[in-house]
Amino acid sequence: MKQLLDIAAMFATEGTPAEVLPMGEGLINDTYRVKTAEPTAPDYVLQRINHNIFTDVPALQRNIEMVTNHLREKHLADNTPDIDRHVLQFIPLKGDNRTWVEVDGQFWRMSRMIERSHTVARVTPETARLTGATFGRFQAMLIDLPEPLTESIPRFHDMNYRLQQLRDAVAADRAGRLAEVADMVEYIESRAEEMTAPERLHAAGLLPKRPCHCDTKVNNMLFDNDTDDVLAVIDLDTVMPSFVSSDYGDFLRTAASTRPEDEPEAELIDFDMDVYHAFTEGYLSTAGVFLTQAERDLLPLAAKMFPYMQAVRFLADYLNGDTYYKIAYPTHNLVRTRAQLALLRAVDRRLA
Ligand code: GN1
Ligand code: MG
Repeated sequence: MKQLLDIAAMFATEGTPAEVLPMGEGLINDTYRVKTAEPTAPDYVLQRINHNIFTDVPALQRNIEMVTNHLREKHLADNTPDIDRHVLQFIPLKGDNRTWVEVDGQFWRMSRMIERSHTVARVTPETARLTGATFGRFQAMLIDLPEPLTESIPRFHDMNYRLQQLRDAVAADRAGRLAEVADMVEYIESRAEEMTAPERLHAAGLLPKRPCHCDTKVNNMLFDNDTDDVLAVIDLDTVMPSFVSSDYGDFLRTAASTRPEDEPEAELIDFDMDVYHAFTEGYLSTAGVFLTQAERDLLPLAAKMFPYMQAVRFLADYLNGDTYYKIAYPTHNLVRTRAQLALLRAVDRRLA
């Protein structure tokens, strides 16, 4: 494989790539920071796209370009200062306007680094209000995208599909781990009806799908180092049509959980109601303009649906022998599943 610096040099950067360092903690792609030699040139983010998961890279990048261009136009119309700090910018190749390249069967892309920014693992109630407003605005800005987005991962947030994948994993029991998790499978099945309610509403024509982020983990939001203001929403791989309540619920899954998504001591996990209330107020302050009553009514259920869906996905991966998520130790997906179910129970208790 070509050296990372050689790959970085294929993109039309300002300045010369001089150093490549690992960054980020995503479970899917590999991410690097590219430092440029010239002090005046920006740094960049180089990413190896997980091609087993994103099988159609041109369609993936077309989505992302459509989304970032649209957001940029909206910010221009709003006179947002410093737009480059609020919207990701993907860099074309030298002498080619594609924003991705295939090298030895691996796919790469590059974006401009948003300087003086950081991610957090949890938000305070004050920042929860701002992040809620930011995600509501993100959805509102994308509501009039001129062309439909492709599902970069088909049926990505479709609960029926996720449950089917778990059932397939249970039936195959490829890693011989079923006995150990039978109680969790049973518990998940006992709540399947409740958690697939949005799918039924959609099938009945009562709930729309709109452009959503579909990975609103708290670490997919950048904050300004100097002011702690919310800057930008990042990781746009899964922006696709979905239920808007999904983004709301998925954000609370990490932002309002008092412990990380892979907390080994699951009994320590609680759901922070101050974050919940502040995030909800912030979200409604910007999403309120377009939400239908059906979408509003689903918000409390969405806070439960995402720990649940993530438990379904982590457990299926555990049963399949850890083929999807990066793991740091053999029982990592099991620990993640337990943590998500503990979070679900905490949300049940808190929202009872
Ligand atoms: C994956 O790679 P990362 O960390 O951004 C996953 C999300 C999950 C998340 C759980 C494409 O996101 O759906 O919610 O892990 N992304 C994909 O931490 O499956
Ligand atoms: Mg992601």
